[in-house]
Amino acid sequence: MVVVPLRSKKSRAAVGVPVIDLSLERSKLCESITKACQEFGFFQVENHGISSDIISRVEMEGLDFFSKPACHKQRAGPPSPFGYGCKNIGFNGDKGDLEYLLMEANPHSIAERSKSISTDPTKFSCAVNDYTEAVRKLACEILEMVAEGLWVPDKSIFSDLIKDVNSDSCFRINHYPPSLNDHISIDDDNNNWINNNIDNNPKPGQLFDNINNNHSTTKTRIGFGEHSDPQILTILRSNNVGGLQILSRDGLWIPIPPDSDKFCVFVGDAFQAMTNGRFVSVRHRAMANSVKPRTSMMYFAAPPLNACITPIPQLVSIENPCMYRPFTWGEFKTTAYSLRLADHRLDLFKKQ
Ligand code: GA4
Repeated sequence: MVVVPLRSKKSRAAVGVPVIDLSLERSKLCESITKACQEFGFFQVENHGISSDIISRVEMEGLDFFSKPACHKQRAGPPSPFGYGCKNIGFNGDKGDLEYLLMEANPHSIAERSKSISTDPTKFSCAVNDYTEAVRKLACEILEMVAEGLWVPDKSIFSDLIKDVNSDSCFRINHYPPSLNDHISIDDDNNNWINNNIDNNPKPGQLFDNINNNHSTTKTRIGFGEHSDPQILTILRSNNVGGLQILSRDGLWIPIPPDSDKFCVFVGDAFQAMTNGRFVSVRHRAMANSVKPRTSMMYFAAPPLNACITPIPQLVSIENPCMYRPFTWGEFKTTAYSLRLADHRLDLFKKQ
């Protein structure tokens, strides 16, 4: 595991956020991945083995779609929750400074969805299928190494949920248009601006300093507000434009240096429940503070809707009793969609 050194003024690299080289020896990987899940709920991977062709084909399809006129894009929307969305996130009033495509990550749904997205649906669906298949394999390898790192006898206890033909995994492409208003005044636009002079953990609608938790007069627009992902694991890849930040355990926002050759891996709420709180889902957000457009692609690895989410027995003891009542993934997902983006939805499942 390589730990990124103290951030330089230029890159403001994330202090101590793990970057894991997947070409290293497996036993070391199991240990460092498990440690990263425990300490950060987040890490980046390099030398992941996914071909640049698979990545660039889907990236090009996304760019091609987002460059189309609004009337073309709207044929794939509004999101229900799947489809094309612009600024609206979920169904309860959350807004972001982005447009996106959200789809179920199985070949049949991708083929159907492609018809309303692309004038060449076969090309689009092949690109998305190849990509989601490759990142699903990566997610499974990571989950198997985590099982090994936790000394769980059944190495595929987590990955089997993702491999299941009925897995509810989904795929998202986000497009953050350039934000040219870094020095806009509050009066110019009071929508989605945040101010870090007031609060290190602002909510959309407040003003914010775009460096990191410091007092400053520079303001930044939120691209996608603070949240944790509900699923088991998220695999994110972005272009070389910054914006992603994760919330550290001590409450500071850490900017993650963009690197299109790496993948970011996030622990989700369902993984937190399955590890009985040993791993904590990482809160993160995307800032739209660049003059360049940012694109990111996420694979959200989820179990089937009827899968029961319970802690693995090895992580339950008298000292560490079950933190959450058992629930199905479907029940959890319904709860997530009934709440706001930033809500701590897993708290509703805590045992008294
Ligand atoms: C966050 C992670 C994924 O992007 C997502 C999001 C979903 C959506 O955009 O439709 C949610 C959000 C996400 C969590 C709470 C609910 C559901 C919007 C929202 C307000 C696709 C997901 O699975 O949960």
